[in-house]
Amino acid sequence: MSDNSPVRLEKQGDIGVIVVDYPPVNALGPGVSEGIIDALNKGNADPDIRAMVLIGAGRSFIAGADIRGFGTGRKRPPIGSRTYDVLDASAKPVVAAIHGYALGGGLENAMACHYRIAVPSAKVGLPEVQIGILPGGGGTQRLPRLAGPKAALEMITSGRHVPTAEAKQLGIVNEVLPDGADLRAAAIDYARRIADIRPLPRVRDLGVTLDDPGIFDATRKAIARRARNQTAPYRCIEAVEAACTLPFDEGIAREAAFFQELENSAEARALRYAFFAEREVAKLPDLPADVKPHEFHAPAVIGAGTMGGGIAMSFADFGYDVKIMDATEEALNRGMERIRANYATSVKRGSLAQDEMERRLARIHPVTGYDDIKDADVVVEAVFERMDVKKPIFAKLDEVVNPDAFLFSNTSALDMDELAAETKRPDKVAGTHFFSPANVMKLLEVVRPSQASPETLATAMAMGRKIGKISAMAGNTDGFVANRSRAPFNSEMVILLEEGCLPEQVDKVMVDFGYPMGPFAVGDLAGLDIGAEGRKRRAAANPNYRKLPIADKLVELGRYGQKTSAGWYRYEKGDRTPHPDPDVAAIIKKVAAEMGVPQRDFTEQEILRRLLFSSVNEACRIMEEGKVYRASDIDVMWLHGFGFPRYRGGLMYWADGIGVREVYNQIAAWHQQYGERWAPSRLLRELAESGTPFREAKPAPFR
Ligand code: T1G
Repeated sequence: MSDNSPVRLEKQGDIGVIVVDYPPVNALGPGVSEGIIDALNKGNADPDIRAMVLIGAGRSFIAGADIRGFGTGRKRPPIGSRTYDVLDASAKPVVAAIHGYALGGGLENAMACHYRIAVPSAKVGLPEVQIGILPGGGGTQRLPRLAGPKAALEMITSGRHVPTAEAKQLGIVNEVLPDGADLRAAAIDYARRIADIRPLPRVRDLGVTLDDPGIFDATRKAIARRARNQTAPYRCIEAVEAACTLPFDEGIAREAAFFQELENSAEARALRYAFFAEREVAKLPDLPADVKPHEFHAPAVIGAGTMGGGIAMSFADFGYDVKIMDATEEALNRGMERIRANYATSVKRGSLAQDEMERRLARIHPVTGYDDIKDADVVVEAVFERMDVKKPIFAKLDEVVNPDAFLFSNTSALDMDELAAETKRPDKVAGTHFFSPANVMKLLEVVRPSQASPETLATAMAMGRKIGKISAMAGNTDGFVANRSRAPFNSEMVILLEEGCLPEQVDKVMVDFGYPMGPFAVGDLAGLDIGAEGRKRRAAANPNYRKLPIADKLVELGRYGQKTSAGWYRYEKGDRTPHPDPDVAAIIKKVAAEMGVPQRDFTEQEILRRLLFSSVNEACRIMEEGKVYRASDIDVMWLHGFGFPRYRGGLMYWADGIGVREVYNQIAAWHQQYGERWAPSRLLRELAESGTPFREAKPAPFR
C-alpha cells in the first residue's frame, strides 16, 4: 500500500481500521479497490488484528464505482479477485461503518462485509439502473438474501436511496447508532464484540425465500410504462430472479454477463451523460470562485395562484416557513384551498403521510399586506404574466422589504432588466423561473439580468438546490433558454397539422420516443388560452412572427383544453383521458384549406425531426448569443423542464447521436423548402463544417 494510496489501514489496538479517502464521495476510483484488497490482506496477515472496520473518510462511505471509468475500457479484476470476493474470503470479520452514502459498489462492499452499522442520517441503495446498468458487484445476489426478493426488486429497479431506519427494518444493516454517536469508535467497539464469533456470517451463505414467484412478472408490468425502450430495468429483474433460482456463484456470473452487456449501451452512455450534466449545470464559470450564496430563512411568495401556491409548497416541503401573499382574502383563501387540495391528493396517493401534510401546511403563512413580508430575506414574485402587473409590485417590494433581501421573479419570458429597473437594488434582482406544477417539476431556470451581482446569482442557484430543484443559469432573452429553445417545437407541431398531420399522430410519435405525454395532450393540460396569450404578445412585438391559425381557431371556439373538456382532444367529465375529436380534424382540414396548404403524409421520423431539429437550431442561436454556459445545460433543462426522455441524454445529446452534419443538412433543406423559420444558425453551420459535436460547442461568453 503506497503512501499516496487512497486507502489506509490504521491499527487501533486489536482492530484494523480500513479508511477509504478518495474525495469527494469515496467513489471506487483508481487505486481504491486495490487499496481495500491490500488492507484486507494486511489485516488478515497481522496476528495482532482480530477484526477490521471499513469506513469512509470525509462526508461519506463509498458512493459506488467511479462512473467516469465506465465505457473507457478500464480493466476490471475478474470475478474471484474483486474486493467483494476478498471480503467473502476474509478469515477475520469486517464491519462496514456507514455514514453519508453507501451506494452501488459501496453498498455491495458493505454487504460483502460480515456486519453493517450506520448513523441515522446515512442512505443506502443500488442506483445503477439510473445510469443504465445494474449492480455489478454482487448486489443483485446479496440484497435478495438480506432483504428478501420483493424489497430487493423494488430497490434495484428504482435505484432509490433508502434511509438507514428502513434499511434496518429490511435487514440490510445490523445496527443504527443513536444521533450524534461517534461512528468510528462505535464501529471499533462493535468489531471487538463480534471478533470471535464463528462461523463468520457471510451474506452469500444465506438462502433466499421466494414467497411469490409472480413478483418478477408483476414488476415487469409495474415498470412497463416508465421503462419502455430501456433494457437495464429488465436485466435487473432477471438478475434478482437468478438470485432466487441459481446457486450464488452462478447468479454472480449471470449478473456479470448482464453488466458487460449494459456497460457501454447507448442507454447507459446517455444516462451517464445526464448524470454529469446535472452536476456541471451548477457551476458558473465566469463568477468569482469564492462567491458565496447567502443563506435565507424567511422566504415570501407574492401571488397565491397556481404557480405561487406550488412555489410556496416547494419551500414548505423542504422545511421553510414561508409567507404567501395575495391582494385579497378571497384570492388568498382560494390559493390556500388549492395547496391543501394538492397535498390531500398526495396523501390519497400514499406518497405523503397525513401528519407530514399538516406539518407542511403549518409552514405556509397566508398574508395580505406588504407589511407582513417586510422582514423577508428572499421574495419570489409569481403574479399574472403581464409587465404592467409585475412592475408596480417590484417597485412596492423595493420600498417595503428589508434592503438586503433578494427580489426574484417567476416570470417565464418577460425582460428581467425592465423589472430590475423598477427597484433601487437591481443588483439583488434575478429571475427564478419555476415549471408547472412548481412543487413537482425539478427545473429552476435562474435568469441573469445585466446588473445582478454574483452573490445574487449564487443565492438564486443555491435556493433552487435547497428546495430540491436543479438550478440552471439562463441569459435574459425573450423566453430565456428553456422556453425559447422550446418555442419552435411548439410552433412546428401546429404547422405539421396544416400540412396534414393530426394531433394524436404527432403525440403517438413523441410518446413512442419516450415522452410521458404527447405535446398536444400537454397543451390541453396547461390550457390553450395561456399559449394564445403568449402568441398575441409575440405577434405584437414581431410583425414577422409566424401565426398559428389552427391553434388560434380552437381558442376562438372556447376549446381551452382539459379545463373546458375540449381542446386538441375531447375529455369525458371528470376524466383526463384525451380522446381524438373528429371536430378538431374538421377544423384543421377547414383552416388548412383556407390557408391553401397542400396536404400530405408524414413518416414518424420526419415528425420527430421537424419538432426536435427546430429546437436544436434555436438552441444553437442561444449559444451564439451567450445566453447559456453549455449545450449540456440545455439538455438538463429539457430533461427536467419538458420531460425529455432521460435515457436519450437530452436534446443536444440526442442530436449528436444523429450527427451535427446530418442535422445541418436536413435543416438547410427545410430552409429551402419552408423559408426563413428554418434558416440554419451560424453556430450550427460552423459546427457542421468543423464536425464538432453539439456537446463540445463553445457558446459565446455569457451576457
Ligand atoms: N463516480 C464518479 N464521480 C462521482 C460519483 C461516482 N459514483 N458520485 C459522485 N461523484 C462526483 C460528482 O460528479 C461531483 O463531482 C461530486 O462527486 C459530488 O457529487 C459496481 C457499477 C453520492 C448522492 O450512482 O448519486 O457502483 O461535479 O454533486 O449532491 O455495482 O453524487 O464536484 O466534480 O452529486 O451531495 C453507483 C452517484 C455507481 C451514485 C452525492 N453510484 N452519485 O450527491 O453531490 S455504479 C451512484 C450520487 C456502481 C457497482 C456499480 C451523488 C451522491 P463534481 P454531487 P451530492
